[in-house]
Formats: sequence, structure tokens, C-alpha cells
Amino acid sequence: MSRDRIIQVERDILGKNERLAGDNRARFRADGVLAFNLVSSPGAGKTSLLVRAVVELKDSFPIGVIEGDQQTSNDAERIRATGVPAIQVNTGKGCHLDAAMVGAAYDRLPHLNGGVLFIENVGNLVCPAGFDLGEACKIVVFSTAEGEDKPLKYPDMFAASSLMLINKIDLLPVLSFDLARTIEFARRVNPQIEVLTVSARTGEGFAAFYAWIRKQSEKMKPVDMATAG
Ligand SMILES: Nc1nc2c(ncn2[C@@H]2O[C@H](COP(=O)(O)OP(=O)(O)O)[C@@H](O)[C@H]2O)c(=O)[nH]1
Ligand SMILES: [Mg+2]
Ligand SMILES: [Zn+2]
Repeated sequence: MSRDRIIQVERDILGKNERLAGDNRARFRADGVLAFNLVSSPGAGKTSLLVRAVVELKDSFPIGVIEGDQQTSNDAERIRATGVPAIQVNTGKGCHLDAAMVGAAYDRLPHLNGGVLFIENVGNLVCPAGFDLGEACKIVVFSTAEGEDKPLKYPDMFAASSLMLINKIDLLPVLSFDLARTIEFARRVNPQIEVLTVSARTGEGFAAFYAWIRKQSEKMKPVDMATAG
């Protein structure tokens, strides 16, 4: 294929994804569902974070999870073991979820009206940044074992995310991880990014994460017509 033809095919794929992401976003809005797209490199702790979060939040509002991985249904099984519905999407050779996959998986979840949909993307700090799934925002999970400079090496992902969850904070005593430097690098590529430190293992920092989720749901609520203007 010529270079021009490759560029045209990429444009077509991204254009189609944008349209389907818009459809997903409209459906989530109509259902009053707040959707988060969790991205990270493999092993940063997305599933561990979700397992803890869904256990601690599932009595407050409806929750559903869409799990993306190239192979296996291990992660969906870890979520389902908590009693929360989860749909596994296997991307095979694919290295990211797209809006069509998320739309089809959402059809298979029970109604989540007024609740939260967590989408765990394929572990990859590169192309999931370019694929809108219709989420309210992306959350990049970054662990203390990965090295401070990753926000500079993979800037698109940190630029596309609203929140950086720095996970495995329990490992700080045994690592030479410079937290302040990591935050500085992330803010260099995205001055607006919010940052929370957590440990999926101990639960440290999760209360602040839940407060952040509640703040996002307040933002989503339609303007109260009785009090507006
Ligand atoms: N020490 C520590 N280990 C963690 C933490 N979160 C996840 N892990 C471990 O990191 C590994 C990868 O976690 P997983 O949730 O599967 O990551 P994912 O690939 O991003 O979904 C597992 O061995 C987890 O037990 C944490 O906060 N602290
Ligand atoms: Mg996982
Ligand atoms: Zn990809």
C-alpha cells in the first residue's frame, strides 16, 4: 500500500470510531451512566483497582465493567467474583478497544441507569490514547514501579487523561521512585491533569478516588431547571 493510501485508511478508521463513540456517549448520557476509560501499561493495577472499587461502591449505585484484553477472560472473572456484572472483550491481535466493541459490550450489560461504567482498556500506553470510546474521561493508571519518565515518553496518553492514579504507593519504601518528579512530568504534558496516589493492595487513597468519582457525577447532572437563570 502507498503511504497516501495508508493515511486514508487510518483516517477512515478513526472517522468511523469518532461516529460510534458519539453514539455511545449519547446512550450513556440518556441512561445517566458515567463512563470511565482506564488505560495503563500492562500490570499497573487496573483490574486490582477495579476489584476494590466495585466492592466498595456497588451498594451505592449500579456498576458495570467492560474488560479489554487480547486473550483470556481472567479479568472479567475477577470482577464477576465480586457480584458485579462484567463483559470480557478479546481483541485478538488488536492492541486497543474501539467504540464498536464497547457499544456491543454495553448492550450485553444489565441496565446501569444512574450508575457507573468502568472500561478497562488493553494494557498499552500508546494507541488507546487515540480511540475515543464515548467515555466521560480517561483515567491513566500509573504504578510506582514503572519509572518517572513515562509521561514524557508516552505524552499522548497523559495528555488525553483527566486523572492520573499513581498506584502501588505501598511499594514506595522499597523503590527509588520520585513521586514529585513524576507529577511534574505529567503536568508538563498536561497542566490540567488531576493526580491521586493509591494502593489497590492496602486501600490507601481510595476515599479520595471515590470523592473524585462523585465530583464527576455532579458535573454530569443536567442543569436544575427550577433554579437555573
Ligand atoms: N504492591 C502492590 N501490588 C499491586 C497493586 N495493585 C496491583 N498490584 C499487583 O500488580 C500486578 C498486576 O495487577 P493487575 O491488576 O492485574 O494489573 P492490570 O494489568 O493493569 O490490570 C498483580 O500482581 C497485582 O497483585 C498495589 O497497589 N500494590
Ligand atoms: Mg487487567
Ligand atoms: Zn492499538
